[in-house]
Parts: sequence; C-alpha cells; structure tokens
Amino acid sequence: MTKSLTLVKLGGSVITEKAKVLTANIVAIRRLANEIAESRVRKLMIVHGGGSFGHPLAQQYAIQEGFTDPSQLIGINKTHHAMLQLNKIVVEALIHHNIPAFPVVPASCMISKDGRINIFATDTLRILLEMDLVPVLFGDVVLDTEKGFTIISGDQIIAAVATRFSAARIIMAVDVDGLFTDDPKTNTSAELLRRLTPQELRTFIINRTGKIEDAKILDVTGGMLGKVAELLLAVEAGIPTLIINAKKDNNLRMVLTTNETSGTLIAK
Ligand code: IP8
Repeated sequence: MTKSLTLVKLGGSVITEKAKVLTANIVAIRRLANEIAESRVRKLMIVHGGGSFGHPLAQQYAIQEGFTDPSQLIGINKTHHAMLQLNKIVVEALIHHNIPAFPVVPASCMISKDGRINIFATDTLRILLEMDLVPVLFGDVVLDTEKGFTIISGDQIIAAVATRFSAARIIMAVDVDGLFTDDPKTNTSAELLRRLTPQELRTFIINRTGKIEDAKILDVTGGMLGKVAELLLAVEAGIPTLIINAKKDNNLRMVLTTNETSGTLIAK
C-alpha cells in the first residue's frame, strides 16, 4: 500500500497491569495516546496486546490449544469480550487526543490455519488508511480451520499487516529496553543489542531455539524472542523494526518523530 505507513504495537505489559486481572494501565495508555498525538504522525495503524485482559482467560480455557472440550466455548466469548473491553479503553484514549482511531476486530476479518493467519480480509484496513483514519487492532481469539479456534497474537497480526501493506516501519512498544542477549528480567548481565540485520536476527533466534517456529512458541528472552521471530519475515522483506521501552516517558514520541531509538533497531 503505502511506504509511509507506520505500525505501532502497544504491548500488553505496557497498557495493562500484568499482575492484576482485567486491569488497564490507564495512566500509561493516556500518556502513550498523548505521545502519538504530539508526534503528528500520519498513516498510522495500531495493534495492541492482551496483557491481563486476554492472557489469563486464554490460559484458563486453553484457547491456544484449539477445540478439545465444549467447556471452552464460553471461554472464547469471555476472552474475546475482555479484548473488546481493552480495545475500547485504548480507542477512547486515542480519540480523546483527537486521533481518529477506528476499532477493527481481528476475529471478524481473519481465519487462521493451525495457528497461522490464513485468510485476512484487508479491504476495510486499506480504506480506513486511505481516509487517514487509524485502525486499532488487537491480539484476539480467531476461528481456525484446523483447530476450531486459537489465539492470534498482536505480534503475528502486526507482521501480517506489515507485509501486506508494505509498511515503512514497525515500532514495538514494550516494557524492556529492546532485544537483549538474554532475559534482562532474570539475568542482570544480559546485554542490549542496539542494531541487528535481519540475517543477524535469524542467526540469533536459531542459536537460541534451533528453529524459528519454536521461538514463536517458547517466548523467552524477556518475551522478546517470540516477538522478533514473528517479525522476522517482515524485517527480511525490508521493513525496519524498532523496539522501544514504552514504559519510559517520551520514548514513543521520540521514535515516531525522529525514527531514532535508544532501544533496538533491526534493519538491513
Ligand atoms: O498480547 C494475545 O495478544 P498478545 C491476545 O499480542 C489474547 O500476545 C487474546 C490473549
């Protein structure tokens, strides 16, 4: 679509209180909405994660495993409903800052096959972007032709959008400073990787997990390995990806306006 398109993933660990079920971090959401507004970036799409809205319910009902038992069916609804609630909070904060945010529900525009997005009706997104509206998607429960249903993460969605729309950049707004050599939350000597090429990223992931597909499942290195594994195809397609710590004031504003980050840049 447009080379000027910026994609922002708002991590669930930034916009919710991870330790408190169904609790949004309203202060962080409002601050990030303000930073986005003040950056005045045009052609923007936002995808947010599930945090304490999506993950506890998805886990409780084993949604990711697909259909194994009728008792899961109410869990699909509860998980999806929780994500709609979080989406409403995010969209309201964006609208409050005059960003023309428009919710787009992944469960209604995609179908997966064995956990991977297979059918993705993108016409709505394309038209919204043409009108300079800001689509706001989220990790969601999605119907799956093999498993019945599954969870599609916001990371998988952002990678799918990036390649389909030839985005100019992906910004991953997370709760750590970037991609580290190990999980910085458990290993204090883990080092921040400031810049990697797509090839270096591929090697980094394979050295740690053996297979790209395994990294998507294992999600170690502070949860970052799974995220960057999802984004690998997008960075290999030439879309620069910046990982920033959005818990810190002004990091999102800075990367949106200057394209520079004190975090990690993955680019050719
Ligand atoms: O936080 C997962 O999205 P993520 C969404 O981007 C649900 O992994 C419903 C758990």
